[in-house]
Amino acid sequence: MAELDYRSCFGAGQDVEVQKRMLSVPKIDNLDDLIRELREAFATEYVNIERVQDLMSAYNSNPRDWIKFAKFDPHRYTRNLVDEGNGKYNLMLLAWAEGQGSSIHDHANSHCFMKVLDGSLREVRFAWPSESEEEEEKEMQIIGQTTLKTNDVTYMNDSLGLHRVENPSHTQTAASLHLYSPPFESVLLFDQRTGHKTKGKCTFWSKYGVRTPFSAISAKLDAEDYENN
Ligand code: 2CO
Ligand code: FE2
Repeated sequence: MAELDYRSCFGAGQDVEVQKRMLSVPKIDNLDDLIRELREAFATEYVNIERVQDLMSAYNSNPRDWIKFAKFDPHRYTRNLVDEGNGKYNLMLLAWAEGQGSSIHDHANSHCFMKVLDGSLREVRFAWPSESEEEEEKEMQIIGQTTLKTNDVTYMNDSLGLHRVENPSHTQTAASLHLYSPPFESVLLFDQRTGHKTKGKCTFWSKYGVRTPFSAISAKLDAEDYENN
């Protein structure tokens, strides 16, 4: 059991016992437990970032729980929907084949939580290009870099910048669990060398373990499509 900690206003105004129950981190034995706890954590309007991070950290990744969502594509990383979180968020598994990575992107004003389930992922953060930098076609500025290993959890949002995520390994695949609240369907994609941005549509390779029909074809037809970019 993690230490109790009255870090944020979650449960403020409740009596101490109720606050403790809300803030103590429950035992999470499998992905279903985590899905259930996350739904509870998002029952109110207020998103307690630390609470969500604590819950995701409390789950010890076991491939048995998530292998059915881990669909790999040789050409790009895949986004696989796990839970729609009562409309409040999307929980998804991203499957990264060897060396695959995302474009530099924003998160459409949403909270972004990410937990590595298998392998490791490198996250490189960039500053938002200013209008003049975009006009001058300046190289985007790196503001941080981390390598996350299995079971590590991180948090991101637009006020922290932009990022690219990639599987740095050329011999091992990686998988990660992402929660975005509120859910979004498009993001901004950035060119590292110029700072130029374009809009990209986010799609799912599979939903609840079942291949999403026709998305591979629609990705080719839709110039704006960001499918698994
Ligand atoms: N945001 C990217 C996506 O949803 C993955 S990088 O982690 O946030 O495809
Ligand atoms: Fe991201």
